[in-house]
Amino acid sequence: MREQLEALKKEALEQAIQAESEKDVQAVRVAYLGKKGPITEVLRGMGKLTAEERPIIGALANEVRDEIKTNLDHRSEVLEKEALEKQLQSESIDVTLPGRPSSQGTIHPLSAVVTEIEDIFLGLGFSIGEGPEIETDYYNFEALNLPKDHPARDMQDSFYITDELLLRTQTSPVQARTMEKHEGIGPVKIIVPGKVFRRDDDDATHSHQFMQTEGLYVDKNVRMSDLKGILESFAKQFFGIDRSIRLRPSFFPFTEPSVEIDVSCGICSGSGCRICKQSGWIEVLGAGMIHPRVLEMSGFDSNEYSGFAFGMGVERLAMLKYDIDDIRQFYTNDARFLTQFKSV
Ligand code: 2NL
Repeated sequence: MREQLEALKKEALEQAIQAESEKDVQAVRVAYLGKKGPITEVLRGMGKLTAEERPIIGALANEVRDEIKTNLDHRSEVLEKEALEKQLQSESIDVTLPGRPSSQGTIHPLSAVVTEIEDIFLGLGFSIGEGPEIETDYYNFEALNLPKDHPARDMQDSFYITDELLLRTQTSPVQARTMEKHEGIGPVKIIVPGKVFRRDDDDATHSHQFMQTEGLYVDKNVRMSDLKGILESFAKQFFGIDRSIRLRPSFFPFTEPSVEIDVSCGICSGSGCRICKQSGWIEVLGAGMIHPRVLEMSGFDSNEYSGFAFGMGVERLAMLKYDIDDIRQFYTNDARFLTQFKSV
């Protein structure tokens, strides 16, 4: 019996060490120390022993049982500690790891340029006007002195929706609507930035959708010199105080007289270079005195009132200012392009 107990002890202790979970430990506990286990059985069979043997074997059985129990308890403790250790390891935060950089969006260069144009004209006493991108034939063409047979009204050049509706080809219809609302009483002094649409094949300098900012000032005694002064001030604020402008005769159906405005080249200061194509000057906008017929159609008496108007392409201004050589850069959203305008 002694050998039997010693063998049981050896077996139980081996299994205790091999237990990999609390469940395993519990299984060993039940197998060896449970009511139906071998130790209990040994104790039950003690009746067959002699009176001298009984207390010795009894003491040994108790000793074996206690030792197995102690070992199992110890194994439990070790497993619990290991589990906790593992959990701490997996849940711990390595505060020495470098942080992940967070990427911050940037203002789109076109938005930045529109905001800059707006700020300059707000400073010159203009308000900002807005209007629909889907226009009627009347406001987009008729009210701007573009007669029915004018080439600009060609179906090939505009996005028509119906015979009467189209995507505006310029922001001028907004100015026409605004003048109309004033019911013949000045002043009207607004700029209108916005998207315009033309049926063009896209390339490095053309886009079927682009941005324009037009402006207009209608009041009594508005003269060509006012136009020149306002646009010179704009050019100096936008391109730099050292830049100057010149006016060249031109033609637009909605202005008379009409001019093209050039700004002096900022690269060569007038001596001629690649940017200004050796001329010393760069064309930046079109302008003129509002045609009396346009004033009349919008409800102003052209004997009492006069005004100037101008229009500029926002992409073109942005390309000149930031030396961008392809208009498609504005629309393809390449982050390597866009993130260059962080501080604009
Ligand atoms: C250009 C030329 C121009 C206008 C736009 C205008 C608007 C009204 C009346 C008269 Cl309501 N004129 N706008 C005038 C002259 C030129 O734009 O080259 N734009 C990119």
